[in-house]
Amino acid sequence: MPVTVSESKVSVELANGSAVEILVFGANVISWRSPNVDGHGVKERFFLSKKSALDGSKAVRGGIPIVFPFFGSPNREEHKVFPSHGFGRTEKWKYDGIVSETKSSTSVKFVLEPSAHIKVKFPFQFILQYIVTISLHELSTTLRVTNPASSTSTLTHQALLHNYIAAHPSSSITIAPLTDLTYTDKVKGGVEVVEQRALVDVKESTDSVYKGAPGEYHVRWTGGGVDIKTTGFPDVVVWNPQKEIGSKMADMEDGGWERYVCVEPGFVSAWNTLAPGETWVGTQIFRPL
Ligand code: TA6
Repeated sequence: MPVTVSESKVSVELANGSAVEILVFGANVISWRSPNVDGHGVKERFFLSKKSALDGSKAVRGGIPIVFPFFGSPNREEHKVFPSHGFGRTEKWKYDGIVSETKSSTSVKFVLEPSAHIKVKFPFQFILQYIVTISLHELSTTLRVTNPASSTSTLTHQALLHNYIAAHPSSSITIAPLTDLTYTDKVKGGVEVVEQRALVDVKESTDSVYKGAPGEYHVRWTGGGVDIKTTGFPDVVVWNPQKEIGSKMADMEDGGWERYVCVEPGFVSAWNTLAPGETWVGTQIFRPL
């Protein structure tokens, strides 16, 4: 089905009204619309703050920001020149064309290699490939991190897909299964906690990094839900700032925290090291109810 390419965005639409929009800046999937499983009512599945910059001036507040080569604040020496969450989400990627196209599914690819200004700050070779596949009732995104064979050093990195899932009201949102997992509670100063809840909620400001995550998540809210299946991501982050933090974020639309939850598959509680020629792959598949 038609793939529309402009300087700043790539759009794909399928016959059933499913559609995806990907900014070349950050290869961010800023919009995915799909019908309900009953085939009716095409709905926007991702949150995008109305106050978010989309001109490449700063990270997008919504969609799926790509976090690479590290998550959170930089603590390795080679990362200290970068802002939190690294540069994957704030670099201009290259649209690399259609990978596959049928009546029911289309895959497009984006690539990021070190630009001149990245090379100055980050003296490591890498090739990132990001494949976005839209089908009639699912969306998948795959991130491949390669340390090129020509590289003379290992590449040590983290990676995370920072999904802003449209869900409302936030008081009704639940995420499962996370029971018995250990998580770092960043709202409470980074204490380690064992999750006791069968259904995790975000009624209070939540910023939790779960380790050894199951790779399959059921996100539910009043009148809706989405299942996320992942491979390659050993951890998952659950984040909603709620009003106390969200209202202080310059690019957060008024009340935005009421309309999303971030459920973020990641490789973030440890470091992955790639020898020259090695590749790491992380994939997520979204299936709305
Ligand atoms: O993934 C959760 C988190 O690490 C939170 O701590 C919060 O900082 C969020 O990411 C958004 O980060 P940003 O740099 O986009 O404001």
